[in-house]
Amino acid sequence: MLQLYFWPMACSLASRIALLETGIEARYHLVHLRSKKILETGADFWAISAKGAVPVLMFEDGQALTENAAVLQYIADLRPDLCLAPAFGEPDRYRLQEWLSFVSTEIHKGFLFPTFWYTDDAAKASARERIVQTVSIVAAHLEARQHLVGEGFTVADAFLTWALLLLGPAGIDLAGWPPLADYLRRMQQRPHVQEAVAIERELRKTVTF
Ligand SMILES: N[C@@H](CCC(=O)N[C@@H](CS)C(=O)NCC(=O)O)C(=O)O
Repeated sequence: MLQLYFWPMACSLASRIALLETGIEARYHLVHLRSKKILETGADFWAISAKGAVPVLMFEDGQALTENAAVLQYIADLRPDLCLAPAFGEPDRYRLQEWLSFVSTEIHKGFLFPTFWYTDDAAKASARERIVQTVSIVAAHLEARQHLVGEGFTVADAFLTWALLLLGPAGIDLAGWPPLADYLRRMQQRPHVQEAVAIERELRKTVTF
C-alpha cells in the first residue's frame, strides 16, 4: 500500500486530495515538522527523507518520492482514466507542469513558506512584496475558466486549492480577487476536497507546531 507522510493542512494536503480523488487506499503518517518525528511511532523522519519535508510518498518497495509536483503527477498517473493529469505528450501536460511549478515556487516557497516558517519580520515582509502580483496572475487566468488546466479538475487544482486555503491565514484576503474566491468556493464543493480538509483540520487541532 502507498504511504503518505504529511503534516495537517501543509502542502501535503494536495496529495491527500489527489489520493482521495483516485480512490486509492493509502496509509497516512503524521510527521511533526519541527521535531521531524513520525507521531505514531516516534521514529525519525530524517530516515524517511533527507529533505525533512512533506509530502513524501512511499511506494510498496520502500522507495520514497518527494516534491509536490512529482508526487501529484505520480498519483494522477495511477488512474489515467480520471484525467487528473493530461497524458504525457499532450500540450496540456506541460501546462499542468507549468502550474504545479508556479504554485510550488511562487506561492508556496515564495510566500507561504517564509510567512509561516520565518521568524524574521524583514524576511516575511520581503516575501510579501510580490504576492499580490503572483496571485493576480492566477486570478486573471481563472477569470474565464473553471480549472487551471483544460476542462476538468487536475492535481494542479488540488495544489492551488491548498495554497488558496492558506492565503487567508497568511493575511491575503481573496475577496480582492473574485475569480479566485469563486474558484476556491467551487473547489471546496468537491466531496474529496471537503473530506481531505475536514480530516486534516481535525488532526491539526490535535498537534501543536
Ligand atoms: N520543495 C518541496 C517543499 C515541501 C515543503 O516545504 N513542505 C513543508 C510543508 S508545507 C515542510 O515540510 N517543511 C518542513 C521543512 O522544510 O523543514 C515540495 O515542493 O514538495
